Amino acid sequence: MSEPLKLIGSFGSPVVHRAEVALLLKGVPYEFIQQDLANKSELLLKHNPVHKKVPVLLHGDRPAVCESLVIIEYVDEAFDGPPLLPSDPFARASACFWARFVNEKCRRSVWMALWTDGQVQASSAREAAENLKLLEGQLPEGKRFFGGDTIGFLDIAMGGIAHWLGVFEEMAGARLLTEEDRPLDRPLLCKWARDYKADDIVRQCLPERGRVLAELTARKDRYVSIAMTMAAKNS
Ligand SMILES: N[C@@H](CCC(=O)N[C@@H](CS)C(=O)NCC(=O)O)C(=O)O
Repeated sequence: MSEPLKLIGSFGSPVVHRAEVALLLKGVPYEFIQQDLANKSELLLKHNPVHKKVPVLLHGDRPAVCESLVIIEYVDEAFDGPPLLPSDPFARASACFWARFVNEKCRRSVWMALWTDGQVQASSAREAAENLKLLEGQLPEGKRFFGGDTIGFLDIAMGGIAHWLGVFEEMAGARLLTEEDRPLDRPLLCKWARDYKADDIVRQCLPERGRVLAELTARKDRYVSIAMTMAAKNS
């Protein structure tokens, strides 16, 4: 009998979504343990004492696997099913590079463009647009996904751009990726986002937009405060 898999996560989190998509694509059953991030459980603190964040994957009696991108890599290697990362070493390194780019440089610029104002907002919006353009350039020509004909590691890493960015744009009253909004529009990236969200497996764990909007709107002040602190540190 296979060992139990448990995913500690929370509703509406783009990084938890990454772990769920990876597990669903591999076809491995798992138990979802809902975490209240305002009142973190002993289970979360025990298994992710370093960051105290979700997602956390528990596989049998092994120590926990933390960090969404690491979880995708682990799931890919630990289970049979369609590969998530390319087997070719260069293509694999490239997918890892761009996934880190999404997590770090791109995420930061988008965050600052959404939640700051004035000069910082304007320069961050330009940087975010550049970063989204760079990502768009990684789509293989004639293919629907960064992974080619099927969803792969980079597509999963970019799930937040596909589903959550539009929600954040609505909350912030900013436009970073929307198709109508020239010259920042990215038609290929927008098409990719539509295809990603329409995928049967992805849809199984894509949180309902209205509920995401409601839950994240309640945290808007916190987002603004984090972005302002980041801006102050950089000035
Ligand atoms: N780099 C981490 C980010 C994890 C993360 O930020 N998780 C959020 C949920 S979206 C969290 O647990 N936040 C709780 C907190 O910040 O206290 C990953 O990719 O897994």
